[in-house]
Amino acid sequence: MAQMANHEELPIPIHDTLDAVYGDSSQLDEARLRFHRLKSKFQQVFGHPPQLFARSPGRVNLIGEHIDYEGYSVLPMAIRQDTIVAIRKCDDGDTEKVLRIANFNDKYQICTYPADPTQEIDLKNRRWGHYFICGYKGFYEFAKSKGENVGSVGLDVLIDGAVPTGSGLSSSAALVCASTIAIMAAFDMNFPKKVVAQLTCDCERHIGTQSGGMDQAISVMAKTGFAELIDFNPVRATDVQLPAGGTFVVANSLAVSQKAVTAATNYNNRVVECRLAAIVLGIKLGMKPQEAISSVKTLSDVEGLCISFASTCGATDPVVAVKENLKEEPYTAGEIEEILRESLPSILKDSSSSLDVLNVAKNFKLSQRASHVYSEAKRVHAFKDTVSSTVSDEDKLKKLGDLMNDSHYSCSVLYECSCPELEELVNICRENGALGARLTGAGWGGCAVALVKDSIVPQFILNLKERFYQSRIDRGVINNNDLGLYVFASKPSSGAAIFKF
Ligand code: NG1
Ligand code: MG
Repeated sequence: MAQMANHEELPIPIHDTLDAVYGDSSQLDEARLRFHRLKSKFQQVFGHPPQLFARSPGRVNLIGEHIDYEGYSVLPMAIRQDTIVAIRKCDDGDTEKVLRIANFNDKYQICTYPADPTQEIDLKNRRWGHYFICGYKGFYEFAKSKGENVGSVGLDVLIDGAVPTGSGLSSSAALVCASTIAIMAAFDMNFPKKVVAQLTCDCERHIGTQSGGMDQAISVMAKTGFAELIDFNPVRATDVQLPAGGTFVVANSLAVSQKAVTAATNYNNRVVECRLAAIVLGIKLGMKPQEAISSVKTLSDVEGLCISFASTCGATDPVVAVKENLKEEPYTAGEIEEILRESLPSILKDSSSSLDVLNVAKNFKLSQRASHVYSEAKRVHAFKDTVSSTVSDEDKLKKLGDLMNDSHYSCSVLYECSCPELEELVNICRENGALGARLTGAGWGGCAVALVKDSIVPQFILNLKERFYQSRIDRGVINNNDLGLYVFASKPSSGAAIFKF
């Protein structure tokens, strides 16, 4: 009997009805209306109907924050909210070859780009359409690497995003993935999900963040009813069935994290700090500086050395090696250069976004960042092991909640990626019966995720409304009618799909 292929080996599914994706969520009518409106608007803007649609969801990360780019596994699930891209290839010769990228939401003006896959994205001049261009460039690079000679054509594109932006739910990956898959499908191409997951991660790096790949992986490979343990190098997804009796509630802190704008001080800064921490650890644990500089890219590269060191102290935890070999006071650039015997700009010269980091960084908290990464990586496995253990669901939920609380503490204190609004929200979640609560996604704003017993979910949401959102409604920060966009219970949803009707 033929073995059933692992789902990450399968191509992106192509559907001719909406049921397979939207059918089981009582959202079918809403989805029908949404696609119908998109089709009409496409016709109205471009004068012809779309060729096909692609959709890709946002995600909530349950545990494993800021460790994907260090090579460690993470545990997210897809949310219901997604981005849909309607597309049509215009290769009829007479038309001018341009990419016309419109948005269903009039807030986003139509963006026009030349149909040139080698164009540089103008990162200084930010436009929402750049995210589509990430997919466009990445697709052509990928096709070229596969020996496919894809000529450039014009594209008409209409995008409808339902993932809240700037909220740590990966609206950016939903947009990049849906765009890349739509382009791929417009050229009648399809690839295994794990290939698309890697490709879309490479695509999103064109926007200038040194992304780890979690968001694209879950958006592409998610499966209804499961969270996924995502491993990297190579990308892999393992289904994780969450225990019965618990629900994840996502709540937006309403602090908007402008990731593209703050990359040098926040996200990319941490990527650089981790890289430097890894190299310094490598040297302290016996590598020659030149060897460490050329071969050590991430903390996972020196984990083995850390564990060997820990074992000499009778321990197994790499954090022991961090505590013994990296000082707690922040390092200055000069101190690191002395250990590395090379200048930081010379070490990081291959990445302009890392050089941007050096230009603004005052010092580097190597010990704290490395301690976070190693301990968070362990918590992800503890989470997965708890889920598959034989204790009662009630005990599982309690343990998962504890791990989420520990993760938040580490993000907040060691990684410093929280903010006052997230702290307030996480505390309110805990005071109102959450088994655990933490920031989710990159942080510095955006959402928290709380694990709540099913039986108290409606009351929990009401309490959050009263304690966190009401004052913001009164101040006009948000509209009462929109509350459901900012706080909602979420079930694990399905991944990317293509629709041809
Ligand atoms: P968000 O929250 O979507 O910006 C970012 C990264 C992830 C991961 C998390 C932190 C991108 C596209 N995504 O997510 O890869 O590193 O932060 O865990 O940069
Ligand atoms: Mg993002």
